[in-house]
Amino acid sequence: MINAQAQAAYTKNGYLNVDNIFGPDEVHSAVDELEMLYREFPSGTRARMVAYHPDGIDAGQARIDHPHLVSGAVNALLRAPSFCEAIRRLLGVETAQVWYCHALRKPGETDAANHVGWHQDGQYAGFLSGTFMTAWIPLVDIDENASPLIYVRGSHRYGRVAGSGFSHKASLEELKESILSNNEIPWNEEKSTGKAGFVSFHHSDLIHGSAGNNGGGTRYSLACHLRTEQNRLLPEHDYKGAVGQIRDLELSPVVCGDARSLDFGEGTA
Ligand SMILES: O=C(O)CCC(=O)C(=O)O
Repeated sequence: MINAQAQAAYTKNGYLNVDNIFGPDEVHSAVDELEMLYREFPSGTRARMVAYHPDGIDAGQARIDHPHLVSGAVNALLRAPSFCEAIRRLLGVETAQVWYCHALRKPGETDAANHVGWHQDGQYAGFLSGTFMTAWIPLVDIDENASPLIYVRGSHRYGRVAGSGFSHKASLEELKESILSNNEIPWNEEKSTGKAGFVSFHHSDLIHGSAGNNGGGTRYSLACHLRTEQNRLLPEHDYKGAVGQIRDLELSPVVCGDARSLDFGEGTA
């Protein structure tokens, strides 16, 4: 599990992969439910699906925002005691809120536009004080070709960088050049591979992205941004309604500890 050595590795590298947080049945159920949702998305929910490719979900990646609202299996993963325990040990906190989560579906063997550009999760989150952690939860086995998340090891220690972007149209190579022309950062890439059920935790300033999926099978994953009692909410820096979303505990569930220990920026809005 997560001992002092693992905590030190997270601090140094900016990420940590933890095996077997979820069991095979739990992740299979989530895949089954998500696949049905991608094929036929219900109306009347605050979750939403976005297909990135005009020809649909088998031609390019697709995303579901707030998947826990429409999938009981995803909801169960986020509320699993083993997940809470890992967050607590890694960050030394009591309380954690998933302030935004999405599910991503990457079909196998599609064109190269199926990448996620180099970015830092914190670049979008000026409405939180301090830094935070993201849990990347692949729901299938991830080998080198199945579009692992790729981290630039230790890059979180260089703070916020210019020239990156999640949905950027530029290729990973072009984005890397753009980042390096603006910043001096040692560029050591590390791929996050493992058996379904592992969780890859990463720091909000860590540069990361993913290449297209050439693994043959569809790649299913969740990316859940977490905040804790250590983050204040800064309503004056709201971005795309994030502050209202964080105050809504249905959209942004508290999966660990007690919501009363979190700051909701009340009185400062
Ligand atoms: O699943 C991916 O390829 C991207 C996920 C991501 O950027 C994240 O976990 O922060």
